[in-house]
Amino acid sequence: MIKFNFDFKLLFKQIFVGLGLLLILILELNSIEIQPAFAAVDLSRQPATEVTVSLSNESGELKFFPDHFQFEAGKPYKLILKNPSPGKHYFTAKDFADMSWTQKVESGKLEVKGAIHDLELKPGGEATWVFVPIRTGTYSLRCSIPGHTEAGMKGEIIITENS
Ligand SMILES: [Cu+2]
Repeated sequence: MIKFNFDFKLLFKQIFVGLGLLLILILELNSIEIQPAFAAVDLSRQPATEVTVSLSNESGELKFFPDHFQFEAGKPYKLILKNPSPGKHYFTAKDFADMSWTQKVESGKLEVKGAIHDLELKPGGEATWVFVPIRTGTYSLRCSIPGHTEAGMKGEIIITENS
């Protein structure tokens, strides 16, 4: 009777230890992270090619300088936008922006992340747009202030294939 009681206790103890080990195994399995197979290239760490564009000029001409841009898909660019004119202007290139990945837009102490459709630059304003073009094509650029596109404040952005 006593012997049976002892065996029962031992069995109980073994079950208890077994359950403990099983619990540890489950926790170990849960802590295994599945790493994505991509992300071999971190585009945000590659040096960006700098391109400067002027929205109008000191005399207020309604043009972009330059007004033609060519970017390669998959390469990072840093577009520096300046407005040296006495009036406000926009860099509006919605389709181009939709076909690009924007890392960030910086202006003074402000930094914006996410989708960009147009950038407003006040007189003397400056902004930096860091992006990676994605899809090849020809996209239009314009200043969306009424009358400015018609007056010639427009341009073209071409995204070419990665060479
Ligand atoms: Cu304008």
